[in-house]
This record gives sequence, structure tokens and C-alpha cells, in this order.
Amino acid sequence: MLSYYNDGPSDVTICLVSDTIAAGLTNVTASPCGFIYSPWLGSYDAGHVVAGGSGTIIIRGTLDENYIGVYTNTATVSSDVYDPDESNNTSTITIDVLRPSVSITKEGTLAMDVVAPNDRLDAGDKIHYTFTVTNTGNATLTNVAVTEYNSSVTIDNGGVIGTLAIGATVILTGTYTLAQADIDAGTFTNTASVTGNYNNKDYTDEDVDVQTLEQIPELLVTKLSLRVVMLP
Ligand SMILES: [Ca+2]
Ligand SMILES: [Ca+2]
Repeated sequence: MLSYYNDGPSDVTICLVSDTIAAGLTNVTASPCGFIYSPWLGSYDAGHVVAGGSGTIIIRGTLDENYIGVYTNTATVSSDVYDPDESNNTSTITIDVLRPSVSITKEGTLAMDVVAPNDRLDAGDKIHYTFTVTNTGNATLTNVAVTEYNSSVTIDNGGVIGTLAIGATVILTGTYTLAQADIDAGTFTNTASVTGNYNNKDYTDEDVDVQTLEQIPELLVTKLSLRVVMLP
């Protein structure tokens, strides 16, 4: 909202309010009269403004979905009458556009050497996981925590990360102990999710890991006997 004011002592017949819209805002419309919006062309002549008179213009637009960071807007006013103080003819506002965001990447590695033999998957062998959590937005997140859809996967620290600064990455590890039923199934699939909070709103991400569990059936050894018959 722009507010202009003629602090006198003369009336003005031209009161030109200019506002150049920076990149990032589209579908920009304005309501110089207070109730009808029409496309904003960058400036508006409020016409005759008496000394002591004032007015407002509301400019609105749609911020680009991917805009992130500080958005700056500057408005200026000029008239056809000598202005003894040019210093108060410009006003700038800055708005912090916050995009809280968090990501998780999960990777599993088979450990076949927990239960002998070391080159074969057995019940009791393990999958070791890493959970890489990054604050990918531009707001500090609190109450960041990793949870597993499969409650049998254990995570360091119960998955609790806490506060995660902008750009910061934390790696947690976790473990799952294979059951014979997993090996029989041939794969083990599970999903981890991360949640972080900013301004009482949760932001989440999740990642799935699929492990192929190779089955090695027992080898069957067939003995062939060979009889040699000596013919006379
Ligand atoms: Ca002035
Ligand atoms: Ca093994």
C-alpha cells in the first residue's frame, strides 16, 4: 500500500506516483481509487491534491512460486510544484520471502559378515543406513527429526536432530537386522521421512531405499557312478 501526502503549503495539480515492479511479481494490478483493480502500468497521476491532502494506492501481484530471499519495492512521488524537501519523496520496503524446506536422502548398505558365512546373506545379517538431512530452504528449522516407516529400523539418537540452520547437513545412521522372511522375499524396502518446523508449520520430505537380497540356494551335488564293464 502506497500512501502519499501533500504537506503544503501549495496545492498540486499533478501528483505522479511511480512504482517500478521488480522481477518476481506478476499479474500486478493496482487500485488507485480503493476498490477497482486494473493492471498497474508503473505510475499513476493522482491529479489535484490540496495542501494537507493525501491518498493511498494498493498495488498487488503474485509472487513467483520459486522466488526466495529479499523482495524490494520502491515508490516515488513527484509534482508540478517546487518541492523544498526532495528527501521524503521516495520510500522503499523490503520483504523477506521465506521458503522453508528440508530434504532427506537415505542409502542402505548390506553387511553380510555379521552371521557366517561372510559372502552370503543370512538371518541376522544387517543393513546399515545413512540418512542425510539438509535444510534446503532459507529459514532455520526446529524440531527436525527423522522417522522410519518400519519401526524395526533403529536410528541414532532416535532420529532427533533438533535445530537445523540454513544450508546445514546432518547425517544420521541406522541399522536393520534381516530376518529369514526378508531374505526369502528377495527385497527389503523401507522409507524414511524427515520433518522440520518453521513458524508452527511442518515441512517434510521422504526417501525410499530398496535392497535386493540375493538368495543362494544350497548347491546340489550329484554323484555319478561309472561302471566299467570289461568284456571278454
Ligand atoms: Ca517532498
Ligand atoms: Ca552372512
